[in-house]
Amino acid sequence: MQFPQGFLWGAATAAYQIEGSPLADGAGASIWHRFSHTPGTILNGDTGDVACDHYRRWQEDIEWMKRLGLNAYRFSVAWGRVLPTGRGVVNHKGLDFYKRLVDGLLRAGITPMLTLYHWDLPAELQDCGGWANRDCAKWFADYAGLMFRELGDRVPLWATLNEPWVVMALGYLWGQHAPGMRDIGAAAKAGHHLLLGHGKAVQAFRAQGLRNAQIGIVTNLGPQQPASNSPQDQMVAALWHNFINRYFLDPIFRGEYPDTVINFIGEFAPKAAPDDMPIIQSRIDFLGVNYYTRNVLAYDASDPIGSRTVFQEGKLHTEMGWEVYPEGLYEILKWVHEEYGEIPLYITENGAAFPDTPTPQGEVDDPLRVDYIRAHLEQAYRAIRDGVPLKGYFYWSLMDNFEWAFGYSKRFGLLYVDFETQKRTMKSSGRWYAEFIAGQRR
Ligand code: IFM
Repeated sequence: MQFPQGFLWGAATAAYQIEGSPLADGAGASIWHRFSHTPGTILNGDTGDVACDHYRRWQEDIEWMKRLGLNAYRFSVAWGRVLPTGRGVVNHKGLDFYKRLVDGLLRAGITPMLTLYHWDLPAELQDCGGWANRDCAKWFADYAGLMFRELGDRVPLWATLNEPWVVMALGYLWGQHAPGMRDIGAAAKAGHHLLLGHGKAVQAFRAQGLRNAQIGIVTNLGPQQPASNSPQDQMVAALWHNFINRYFLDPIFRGEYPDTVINFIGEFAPKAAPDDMPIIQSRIDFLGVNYYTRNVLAYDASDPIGSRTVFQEGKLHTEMGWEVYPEGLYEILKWVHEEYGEIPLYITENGAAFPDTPTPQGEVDDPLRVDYIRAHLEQAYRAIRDGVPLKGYFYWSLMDNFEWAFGYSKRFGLLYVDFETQKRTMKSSGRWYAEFIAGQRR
């Protein structure tokens, strides 16, 4: 497998999952800080208070990226570090942290991809309704504009939002994520305002006239397949496909929500103001695809949504309970390409949690993750050969970290993190990935 010249080989992280020190140097609390400190929300009562202590160990972490041979790194900015209340007064100490990080990456020859929103909304904005409030789109665009002015000269790749579907569904509809709401009306509004915030941020980006920078959005996508040929199974699979894969992309690329989902949610359907869709449709330069697994779906009258996920017996599953299904990466990349045209794509996340345990000698051997990465890279390569304009691959994640509602119980990293001592150890998957990347440079 020889990937194209200039292909980005990266790993990804997100602020709340790795940084720790959530209130340091004048930062404002985020909804995840608040949520994780609410008893009963996170497995084992874990919080992001320390996480990987990356806020203080970022230089060491860049050294690890160099050892891995990465030429790209995707990370996110904690909005509340820069604007403690989400808007208004800038906290320069917080901003300087990201400036130092970006400069350090550039010095190391690592291209930064900066995600503006990876779920850690400033808590004060949640007190005003969070994403369910239409004004949140403007607050987000103002924050984005500040970041473009401050870092636009040195960050070449910008992503507005990470996985808006997850924000809407897990944050506002099912409540496993911050802000922990279970309200379909609020969820539909939040989804729409996320899209509007994205579009307004893209407009702010264009207004800045940055010559060497590109902007896109990161979405979680995956095949939603029927368990059988029965019309009912096909119907529920199509509904899930439209909900997960099209709900955010159709508005961005076509200016409309998918009909089937809108009909399904009926009275709760988002109400777009006349000018919203043209803003949401603002041209983007790339699309980020986060791929982990597929869903196989069957009709189930006893379920409120009328469907259930069918467990794939005999297939390997990760610690998250997700089936390992590498072909799905090819299928979804092909689908995006066929559906939405020549937009450059990045795999902005792909990875697996397995139960990694260090040997008495301190080594971490994770052959399942090596197989996982290899198999997914084969599918990525196949997609490129079949004409998909894929420009880079970011493994999730650089290091073990705070896996949201699962706390520290799920390890996705290329680097093993001992959360007691903060010692990092390269897993055998990290060594494998480093060799693979080195092989691409020959
Ligand atoms: O850890 C998350 C990440 O924050 C967003 N995408 C999925 C990952 C694994 O669950």
